[in-house]
Amino acid sequence: MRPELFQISREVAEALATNKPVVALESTVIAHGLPRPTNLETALRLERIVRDSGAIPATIGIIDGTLRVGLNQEEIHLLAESDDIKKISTRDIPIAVAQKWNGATTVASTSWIAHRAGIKVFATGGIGGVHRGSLPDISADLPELARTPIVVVCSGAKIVLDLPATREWLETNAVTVIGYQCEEMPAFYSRLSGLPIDLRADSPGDVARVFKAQRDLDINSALLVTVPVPQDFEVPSAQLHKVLNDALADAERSSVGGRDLTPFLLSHMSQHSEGSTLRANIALLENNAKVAAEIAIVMSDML
Ligand code: PSU
Ligand code: MN
Repeated sequence: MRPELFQISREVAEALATNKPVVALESTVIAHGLPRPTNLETALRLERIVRDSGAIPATIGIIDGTLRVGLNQEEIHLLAESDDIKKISTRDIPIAVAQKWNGATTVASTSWIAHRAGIKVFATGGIGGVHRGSLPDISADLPELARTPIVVVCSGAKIVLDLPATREWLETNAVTVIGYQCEEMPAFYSRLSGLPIDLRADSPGDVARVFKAQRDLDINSALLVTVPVPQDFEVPSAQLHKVLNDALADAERSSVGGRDLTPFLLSHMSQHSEGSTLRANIALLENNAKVAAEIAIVMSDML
């Protein structure tokens, strides 16, 4: 990779060079996953939470065709507030570079960049997965997780997806799923999905030891650490199912698909739930950032 295409902020570069804990954060959730002005506030708060927990945040995105690790506040403002920010998955990275785009990175492309920068832990809200419906629309997040050795802290896959199919996909492709202080895989706005985890972890050390074993074994898939949304912010299941079904039906009626589908569904649900899905989304993002920082701290001592 040509170094000039890849720019790591001084603070993040120094932290990585001295083996300090670093947590990668994605930018699609800022540009396309949350409404303004909550998106900017949340992006800045996630960085603050990582710092207050004792690690260095590295928000990742693409500015003027350069892959950036550790965006500054001005660049985070740009991604949050400009109308011309592309949603960049891994397949779009070369286009964004060639066309000098400003772009927000998904779980797939953030993992791709973070791993190449030397970052071991990444926090997000919910990963993409297998969508519902007859067309096999499978998020590029899944294959990227299968080939990128990084710890991804999330609250499972987004509830809009076919969660059992997503769980099967992870198993088939050897992505280990840890439940963090829980017994089953959480379902984004809900703490429960009925789907199994491979191991329950109760501490950052439990997670770090499994990741260390993966590295010692040269296993190149991600380690998915799933953390339930904090109890007080969980969306009650009756309300959730109604807003979810309405959102799915509206997407079908309006023929929304491809990269627009996930942002459409999330925003539809937030507008029709008096904001309770939005509050849950923010709460789980904040909690995941904290857990990720705690894992990164233990890992920087162990690896
Ligand atoms: N988590 C959230 N909100 C989001 C996303 C994750 O709480 O908006 C984003 C992530 O960037 C993820 C993307 O990679 O949604 C999945 O999009 P798709 O289904 O088009 O692959
Ligand atoms: Mn898709």
